[in-house]
Amino acid sequence: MSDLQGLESTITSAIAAAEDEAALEAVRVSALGKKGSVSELLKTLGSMSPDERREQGPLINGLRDRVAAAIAARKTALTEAALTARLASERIDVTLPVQEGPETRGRIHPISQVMDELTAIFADMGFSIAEGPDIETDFYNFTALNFPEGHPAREMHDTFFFAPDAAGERKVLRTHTSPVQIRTMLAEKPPIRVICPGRTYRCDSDQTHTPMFHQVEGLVIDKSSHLGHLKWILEEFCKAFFEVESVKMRFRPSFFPFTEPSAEVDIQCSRKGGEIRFGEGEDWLEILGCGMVHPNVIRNCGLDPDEYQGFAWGMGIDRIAMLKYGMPDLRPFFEADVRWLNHYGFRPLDLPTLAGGLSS
Ligand code: 2NL
Repeated sequence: MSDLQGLESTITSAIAAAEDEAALEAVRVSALGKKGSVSELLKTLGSMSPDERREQGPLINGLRDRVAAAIAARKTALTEAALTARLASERIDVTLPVQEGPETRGRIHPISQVMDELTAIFADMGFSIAEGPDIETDFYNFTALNFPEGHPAREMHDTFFFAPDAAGERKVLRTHTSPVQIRTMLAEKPPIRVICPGRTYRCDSDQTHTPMFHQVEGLVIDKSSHLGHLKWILEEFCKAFFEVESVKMRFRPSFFPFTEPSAEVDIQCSRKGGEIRFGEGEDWLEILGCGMVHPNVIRNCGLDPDEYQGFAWGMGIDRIAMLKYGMPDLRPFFEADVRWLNHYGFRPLDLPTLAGGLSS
């Protein structure tokens, strides 16, 4: 056996004996590396006579090519063997609890959830959504809404006023979302069908009142909308929101400066077993105020009350959220306690849909 054949069989055995990639790499370096046995042989070609080189060249180059091919083949075989071994040894333990990522750990605040639900219900009835500034002028918050000069809501102890500006104007933190509807009436031509959800502010703080709270108001203005339409809309809303087939409603005469006539609305409920349920029972619970928009308000928005009429209503979002989801206290809504949010909050994918029901 020639030296070359001896070397080849030594290397080939070493390749076959390599049990892993590291061992194979060591064989490759010892044969084809810079100072490897095959590389050293290749270097000898340079000092050979032309005849010798013609004879030895193909032999040494052939050896190098076969060694390289054998190493590549062994590498593929080792990789496949390693994968097969991993597949055989690794099993997924499906009984382990799923690790929650940040996107599933987060919770939607009940106020946001209820706002989404309200929006879905009224959007389905053809209402659009309008928003406006929290800091309002006296005109949008009071004057346009037919509040008389000495009305108690215009007093410091009921409403948050800013210090007068250079022009002597006292801005206010809006006490209701009605200014957004005033802005809508001033900006758009009837027919108007809009709901305005948002933050509102009053100087009030106890177990059932927080200085900042949330309201949603609705407004319809056209030439012929009347109390019958209002009653239907509110009934459809209550059925959809509280997810009941039917609910009795009671309209009690009331007073607001911006509506005439005005009513407070109660819905049928049962309070048996310390639990409140809607659409059944003999009890009543007040949930909103409403009325036909006062002609002065229509006039204040540049519309002719002999041509246009409509109705409006308003309710507290925090309050209906507490009622629907059984939360006993209002204050934790705004305390940013993650334990409370974990308990009462909603998962990011709990989107309200009208097709599947809001709670499904
Ligand atoms: C309540 C009562 C109400 C309105 C809000 C309104 C808005 C305009 C014109 C006329 Cl622009 N009315 N909004 C009407 C009646 C009642 O809210 O108890 N809210 C918590």
